[in-house]
Amino acid sequence: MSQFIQLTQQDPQLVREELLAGLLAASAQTSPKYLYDALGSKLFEAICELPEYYPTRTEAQIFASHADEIAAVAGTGATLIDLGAGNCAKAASLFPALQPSHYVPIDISVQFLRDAVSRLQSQFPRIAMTGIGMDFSSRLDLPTAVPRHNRLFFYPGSSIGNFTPQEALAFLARVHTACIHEGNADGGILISIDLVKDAAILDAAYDDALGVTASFNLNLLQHLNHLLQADFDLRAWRHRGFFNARQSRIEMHLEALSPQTVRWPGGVRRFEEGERIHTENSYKYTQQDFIDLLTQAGFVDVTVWSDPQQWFMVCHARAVQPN
Ligand code: AVJ
Repeated sequence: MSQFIQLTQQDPQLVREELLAGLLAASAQTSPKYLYDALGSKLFEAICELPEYYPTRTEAQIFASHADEIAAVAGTGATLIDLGAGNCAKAASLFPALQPSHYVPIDISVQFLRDAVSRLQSQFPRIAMTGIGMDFSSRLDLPTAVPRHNRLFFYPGSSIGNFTPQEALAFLARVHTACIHEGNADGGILISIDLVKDAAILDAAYDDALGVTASFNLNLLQHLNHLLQADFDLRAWRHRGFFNARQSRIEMHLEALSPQTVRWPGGVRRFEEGERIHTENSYKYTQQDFIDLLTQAGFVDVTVWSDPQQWFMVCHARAVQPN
């Protein structure tokens, strides 16, 4: 019943080149995707349980209290394309309302999707399911097994915050293009965005008292040690997570506690005390700024659902106006 397609494999040589370019840059940096090895994914799940980390439970509340309205606006019977599906739980919570005809979870590794999809398939035997392994951040050309009409792209979790606004616009434009077929566009997008709010709330959400976000960030060094055979000493670094109001983004950094030299086969990088590796940005939007971004990307007819405190929002937008 369900099928699985692995489109792209991570090329270890390219991974190495990308990582070394970032580490050797004057201001060292790494892509946030390297936060998610097996342990990193578990630590992120733990973050979602923290009292300070409001996005996950706020989004769940919005989905739970507005599922029927969301379905009324987004329509039922769509091909639901889940970008970064992971354990598929968020999409599955909307199945009863959205009643998709076809479910297409996409994640970097199709292997990661297999268990979740198999379980879902027995729970929802009438929904066709196609799991796809691809890096959708760089391309969105889907295999022909994915119907072209009535596509509903689902991008929950405010993950779009990892892109700069310019990259987010390019990404949304690619989603818009993926809704177009034979000159028609009948699809749409259902996407979550974290909103600008008091800096103290944002700071706490990304630097929690229990230190789970610190562990999540520091685990990146462990992942780098594995990927590069490097010798980062985790005890020689500390987590930084704070809201940069000027750029409207959370920044996560790892900061060297002492001067040190990190080595890997074929290279070294010296870090001074206090020097940082920039590991993640998480952009926060105002409602209007994000609606403008959707509009610039070609979407119309934007509907917004938010929580009473307006900390988080879920948006639906159509690829074209219904006639
Ligand atoms: C998965 C990118 C949405 O930015 O809130 C959580 C990742 N980083 N705590 C976010 C994250 C630190 C998360 N996203």
